[in-house]
Amino acid sequence: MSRKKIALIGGGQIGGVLAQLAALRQLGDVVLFDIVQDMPVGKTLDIAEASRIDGFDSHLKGTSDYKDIENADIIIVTAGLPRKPGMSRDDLLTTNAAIIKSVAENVKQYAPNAICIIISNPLDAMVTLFKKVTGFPANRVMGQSGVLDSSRFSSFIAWELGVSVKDVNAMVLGGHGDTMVPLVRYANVNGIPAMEMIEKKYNDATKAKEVMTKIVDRTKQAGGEVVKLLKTGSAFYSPATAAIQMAEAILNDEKRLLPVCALLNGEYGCNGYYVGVPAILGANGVEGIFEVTLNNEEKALMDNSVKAVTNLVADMERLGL
Ligand code: TXD
Repeated sequence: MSRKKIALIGGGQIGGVLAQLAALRQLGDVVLFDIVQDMPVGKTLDIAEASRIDGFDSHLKGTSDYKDIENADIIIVTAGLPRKPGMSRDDLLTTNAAIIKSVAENVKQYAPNAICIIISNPLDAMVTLFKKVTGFPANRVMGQSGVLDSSRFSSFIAWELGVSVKDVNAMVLGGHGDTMVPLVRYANVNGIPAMEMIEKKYNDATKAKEVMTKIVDRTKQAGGEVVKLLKTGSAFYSPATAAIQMAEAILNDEKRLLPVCALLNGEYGCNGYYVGVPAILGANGVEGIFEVTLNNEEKALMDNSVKAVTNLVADMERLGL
């Protein structure tokens, strides 16, 4: 039985880490595509030259020829530019929409049966566009944002409590932006509510609320925090790691319950838009969506986030993209 084929469209900061992680975890053979000539060839050659050290037999191929992605099982898309100083969201929307359109047309032609994970920003709009252009079924088109946002949320809680990140489960739903919804009430440390542990740490409920508010705010701004520090681009190690966890769940049919930007069909009161929700990931891609019970405050936050997504998609349509 031949190895699975993973095609990475976009060989930039995230694409390079995706290629290395996919090889290291031996998820399959890797094709790294970029419109920049030679760069993807150089990156895959560099990764492959460490194969003896890490002992992986995955084949890696860099290319600028879409024919090389033929019949890929998994497509992960990072093609598109990160925001530069002075670029408005509309500018980014226009620039990346044109890129995603061309990527989607080529994926439709060369990898019509692939399961696709979109990373490019503005994420919720780019997934929507990719789905529209390819016409692929909803289970085979999804976006990566919630796994990253939830990992940030969980890590910040673990660091505050001084516990292992391995024991913290905290999920973020909604759009990939300022309106994302960290589910504080469900955040826990091996089943113990995180809020209870923070209250016990400070022996003060009010202080605990302030601490958690700071964690929620940091989670929402985490992308911007890294951009500010890097000055030349956005986060790339953590988004790549998040997308690889999703790819692994699909390739190994793990039935993971993960926060996934998935197409809603009435769930959370939303129909026809891509929003971050708890979803089951397995061999068929998005195999189910779980509608978690939200209290009035959480529902209002989720409604607000869904609104932000619908506005973004409306912007994209208004721009004729
Ligand atoms: O978690 C998330 N979803 C986000 C996504 C987290 C961080 C970054 N987020 C977005 O991912 C970011 O705002 C960008 O839109 C994408 C990719 O970020 P990256 O840091 O990898 O950007 P780079 O390094 O600029 O790489 C983009 C590559 C670059 O090599 C271009 O040459 C290539 O995309 N590119 C193309 N590839 C294929 N086809 C076309 N048309 C094309 N145009 C540019």
